[in-house]
Amino acid sequence: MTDDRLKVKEVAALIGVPVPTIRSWEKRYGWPDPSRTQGGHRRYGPAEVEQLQALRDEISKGRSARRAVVLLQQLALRRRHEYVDRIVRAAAAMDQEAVMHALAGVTATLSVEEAVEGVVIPALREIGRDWEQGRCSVAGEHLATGHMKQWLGALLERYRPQSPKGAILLSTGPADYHSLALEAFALLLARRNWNPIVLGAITPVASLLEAATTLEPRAVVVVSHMAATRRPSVDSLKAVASLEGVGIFYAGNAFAPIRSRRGVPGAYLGADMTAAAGFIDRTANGQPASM
Ligand code: B12
Repeated sequence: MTDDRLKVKEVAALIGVPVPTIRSWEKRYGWPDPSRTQGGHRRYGPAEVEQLQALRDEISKGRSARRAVVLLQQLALRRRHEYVDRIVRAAAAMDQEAVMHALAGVTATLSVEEAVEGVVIPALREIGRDWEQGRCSVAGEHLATGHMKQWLGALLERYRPQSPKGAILLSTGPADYHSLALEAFALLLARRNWNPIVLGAITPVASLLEAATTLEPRAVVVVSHMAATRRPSVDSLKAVASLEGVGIFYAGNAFAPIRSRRGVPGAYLGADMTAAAGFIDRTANGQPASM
């Protein structure tokens, strides 16, 4: 898929707002916050264009820019809750079209960070809870998470940078089927101009090592979701830990308890995905960083 995001000049022409005004809204209010090319040029996706149009319209109704941004942020928060709700209900009802509709709405109205942290992760958690409590069948869960996987893949191709800072290898542990959080995380790295290479679920230790040796990534991230699958994922981390110039990171609920991280090589990324992407960005770029 080609990059169909717009340059600031193109957005300005499209919505009839001068470039300096768009820049000043971003500088003062951080709204919207477009992705950038490696050269630092802004690129606007459909969500950012919509955010700008909405801000323009609110100001034209007589609101101050500051008040308009607060209002739009509240609206975005409400929208995120609504999308989560729609996806979770659609999963329980096994309603494929409703899942697809909700995801299309997310792409059109929310930034990648809002989509990942505000919709994808909470929806996965709630679907898991519903499944556990018998409110969502295995089929409903598979149907919804399958669509989320396809949707994340399509978005990743849209955001994959043309001249990336380097490659980052992403893998689950060798016994872990839970790859979705990793796929969502790949999107956040692509937004920061890294080239994420997602090896995905149940990657054997030897395969991860071979990929890390051949593809020469700047960092490797291993994720494991369950205590039962933690041990083999530590083997993966140990296998790549000795590679020179490669940052080693790990995440997931298997590593949430502090004692589970004892003796594990690499840096634990925590639960906040946006912060984790920023941390890897700074560290893999050679800047001293702390989480
Ligand atoms: C989708 C799903 C599946 C799909 C996965 C599809 C895929 N390609 O990913 C399938 C159907 C394959 C599956 C299989 C299984 N699953 Co499942 N699954 C889920 C579900 C609904 C979402 C998983 C997910 O992506 N979570 C990601 C986020 C939502 O998890 P989180 O805990 O909030 O993560 C936070 C942090 O840990 C951290 N984090 C997590 N990942 C990452 C990654 C990065 C890079 C960073 C920075 C941070 C980070 O940040 C998050 C945000 O705060 C969860 C429910 C849940 N609560 O997670 C169950 C869940 C994880 N599954 C569970 C189980 C039991 C299984 C199975 C054993 C079921 C079975 N009987 O076969 C198998 C396991 C197979 C295996 N060996 O791995 C349990 C695990 C219980 C436990 N703690 O041990 C859960 C919690 C469901 C439940 N409520 O019981 N599953």
